[in-house]
Formats: sequence, structure tokens, C-alpha cells
Amino acid sequence: MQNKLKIAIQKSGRLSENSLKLLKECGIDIDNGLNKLKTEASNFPIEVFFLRDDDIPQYVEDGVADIGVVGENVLLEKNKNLKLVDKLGFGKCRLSLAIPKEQNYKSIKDLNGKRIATTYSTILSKYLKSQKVKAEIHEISGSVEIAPSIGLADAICDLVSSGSTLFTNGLKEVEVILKSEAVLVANKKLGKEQQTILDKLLFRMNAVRKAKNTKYILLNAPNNKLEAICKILPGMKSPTILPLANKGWSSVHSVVEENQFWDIIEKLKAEGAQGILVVPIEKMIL
Ligand code: PRT
Ligand code: ZN
Repeated sequence: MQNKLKIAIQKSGRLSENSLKLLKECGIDIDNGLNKLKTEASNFPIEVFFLRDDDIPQYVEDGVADIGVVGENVLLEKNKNLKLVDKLGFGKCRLSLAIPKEQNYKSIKDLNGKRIATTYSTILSKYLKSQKVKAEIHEISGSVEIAPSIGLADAICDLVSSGSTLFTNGLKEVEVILKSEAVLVANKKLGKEQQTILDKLLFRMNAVRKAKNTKYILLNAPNNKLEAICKILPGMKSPTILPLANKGWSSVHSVVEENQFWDIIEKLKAEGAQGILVVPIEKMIL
């Protein structure tokens, strides 16, 4: 049997959909039938394990899975000996300290001697130590945001994305301890074959990412403006220029980066470009 790369992703939760999407965008067909714990891709040597996110670092460290997708927050909290391979750009959130909104807050020193409820006791205790604050950490396993209102704690340390959970529970965010997003982690001692498959996967992931940040652009320009227009459009090597049936005009094709996009369009228009078309790119191999 051919060796496979075993990847652990969250079974059901905030990272599940995007983790599967990531594989799909890399052209990997996964049958994720309901309640399956394990499945194989039909067209790529990969096996997928569906697990609770909290268990993924341990499974990857033990080599039960070769690689995994988890939030950086979970990775740091579990503190396992893993290799961080890539940041994935989804599942963005922050781990923050929050207190009841009516309370005054000047600095982290205000938490000296206070009780803080969290599910992130490892990260929190390191942070408090670095800030030279002595507080009592109450580790609980869920519904952290209600701890102050039921008298269990004076403050909480929890994940925040929109802030609406804090708001509805009468809390305000006072410190950001960590900014987090989903990451790809790997076992530190991958076998040779597994490493080769991982490299193939990373190559595909890069091609997808580059394409997302880039647009294909087509426009028509009078020939006497071509030089100025080509200077604005860098392209992968240089723009492609094709003559139009309409004499004295050409069609110019190139790729532009998303973050420079509007800037470039304005300059092109100013130089007399017309009929500008912008098309998404699916994959980009350099
Ligand atoms: O069952 P399993 O253990 O696998 O899942 P889980 O319930 O532990 O995790 P899940 O699915 O809630 O989150 C998985 C990962 O998503 C986390 O580890 C983070 O890396 C990331 N993530 C991104 C978030 C959030 N955003 C988020 N907003 N994880 C949790 N939240 C929660 C937060 O705990 C709080 O209760 O959402 C609430 C706050 O959201 P806002 O929008 O109201 O601020
Ligand atoms: Zn979890």
C-alpha cells in the first residue's frame, strides 16, 4: 500500500469548514460523510482524521497524525513539541482579558489579587508572569463569559472575534494577550515519504494563496500609450500585447496584486486604457 500523509482537522466547529475547503482548493477530493472519523482522498495520498481541536496537538506530537490544523491559541495552550508549518489566514480571533464594563481599568496591575476565569490557564499564567501580576486563575471548561455575573471570578480570559459575546454579558475587553489564526502544524520527525507529500500539499496551497491575492487584467489601449501603460503593469514577466482588429489599438493582458489593484486601475484610466476587465485567477504557478 502506498504511504499516506495523515492530516487531523476539527470534526465539527469553527475551523472545520475552512479546513476542508483548504484541501478542496488544492484539488483534493474528500468524502466527509456525516459522523465519519476517518476518510481518504480519492486523488491524493492523504488520510483525514476528524477530531476535537483540543486533541489535535497531542495526536500530531505522538505521530498518530502527521500534520494538523488548529488555532494558534490551542497550539500554545497545549504547548506540544510541534513544527509550525504555515499560517492559514482563517479562524482569526484574539485571546483577551475582559472585566465587567462598569469597572474602571487603568492597567494590567489592576488585576493583582483578582480571580480570572479561563480555559486558557497555560497561556494566561505565562502572560501574568511576564506582566508581574499575581492573580488567581480559575480554570473552567466552558461558558467563561458568565463567570463574573455568577460571582465566580472578577475577570475572564477568553477568545473574542466580533466582541458581541462580551457585550451581551456586560463585559469589556481590556487587554489582548494573543492574536490567533488557524495554523498548519507537523510532527517534527516526519518520514521521508510523508515529507514529500507535505511538500506537494504546500506547493498547491501556495499556488492557491498567490492566486487569491492576484487578479488577471485585460484592457484596450491606443498604441501610442502602450509604453506608459506597460510601465504601470508589472505582470509576471511583462504584459502580453495583442493587436486589435481596430487599427492603432492593442489589447494588453497582465496580472496585478490585490493590494495595488485600485491604484493601478486609476493610473491605467488616466493613461487612456479602455474596456478594462478584471478576472479572478484560480491557481498561480510561478
Ligand atoms: O468541539 P471542539 O473542541 O473541536 O471545538 P471548540 O468548541 O473547542 O472550538 P470552536 O469550534 O469554538 O473553535 C475552534 C477554533 O476557532 C478556536 O480554537 C479558535 O482558534 C477559533 N476561533 C475563532 C474561535 C472564535 N473565533 C470565537 N469567536 N473560537 C471560539 N470563539 C468563541 C469564544 O470562545 C466566545 O465564546 O466565540 C465567542 C466569542 O465570539 P464573538 O464573536 O462574540 O466575540
Ligand atoms: Zn475544543
